[in-house]
Amino acid sequence: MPFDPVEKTRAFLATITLNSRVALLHDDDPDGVCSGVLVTRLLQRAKHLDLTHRQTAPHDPFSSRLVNGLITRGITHVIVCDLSIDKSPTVVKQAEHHFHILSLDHHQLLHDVNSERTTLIKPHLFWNGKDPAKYCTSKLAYDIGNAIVDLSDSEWLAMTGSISDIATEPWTDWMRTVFTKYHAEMKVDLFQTLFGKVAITINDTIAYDEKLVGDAFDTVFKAKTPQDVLNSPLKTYHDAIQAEMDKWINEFNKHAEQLPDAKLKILEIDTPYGIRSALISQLSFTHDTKNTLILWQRNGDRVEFSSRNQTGDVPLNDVMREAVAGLLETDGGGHRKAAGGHCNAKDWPDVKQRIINALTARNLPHP
Ligand SMILES: [Mn+2]
Repeated sequence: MPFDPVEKTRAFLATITLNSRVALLHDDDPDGVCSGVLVTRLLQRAKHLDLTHRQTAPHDPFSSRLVNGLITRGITHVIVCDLSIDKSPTVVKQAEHHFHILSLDHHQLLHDVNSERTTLIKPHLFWNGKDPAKYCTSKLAYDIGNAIVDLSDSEWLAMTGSISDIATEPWTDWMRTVFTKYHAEMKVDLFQTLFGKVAITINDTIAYDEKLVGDAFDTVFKAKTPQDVLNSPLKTYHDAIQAEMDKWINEFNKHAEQLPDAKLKILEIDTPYGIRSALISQLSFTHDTKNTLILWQRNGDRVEFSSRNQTGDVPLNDVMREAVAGLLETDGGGHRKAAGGHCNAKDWPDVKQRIINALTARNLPHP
């Protein structure tokens, strides 16, 4: 029988009674928040039940500490949104001993951990689209949930998650429908649209302080429209983060170290907010689309660095991986146009020089 995500979800919901205690674990980004809100609404409308517990678990959804916490709370069912639970089938087997599990996710499929007690739903298992990553968790939650109950008042959450995860390409017809439905203006930069602004507001709130993810969730949950999120108290965090971003964009344009032989610009930043990735993306998309850009940041005795080159001419993932090769306690890699890593602060001068050498060598004229 072909994999039917709606039937699978119905079967999971059928195990829930009024005495069940349901926990939600979700990723700490806009897609994680929006998909979490959508499944919570599905639970309310299909089962007349509220969540007992909600938390983020960005790194390890079934760590023993987390599982013990859920057991202490008497949790019987766990819904996991936008997090990969299938890295370790053994860990899932242990967790499902205590709870029924429903996982909605679009990250790489590592192990099909579906069983009597675990329902794993990923586009990889049923969708014929080209790139499963482009069927984000919010859209997955919406499409499945809306087939079971009426979630049409929450469709904007699916669009917010899709824009946030840069996962709109396969859905042009659906996008047109949703933009029309909400009288929203379509723009080339989707982050400048009504739904894109909601994504940025959620993102900025979590960047301001990751402990605010609960506030972000509650605000989105209460909101009846996208405008309700934009006009909510979250706006304060959004404004603070945008001001900090503007400050560093200005700083970059004035003071970045310029290495023309390497076609590289590089700057150390010092900020209490988790903005490095958003900042360098914005710089590379709108301020310098030609060079390789690097932002680096001290964090205790560590250095963390992010790079972008939107030309696609430079395989930054290879450059970063090779720059940390052979050094202890490092990581380096990512995608061709967007990569990064971290190392011990004492190794940073070496790592930086290796990056410069690699980029310079690429620009030497070939004989
Ligand atoms: Mn996602």
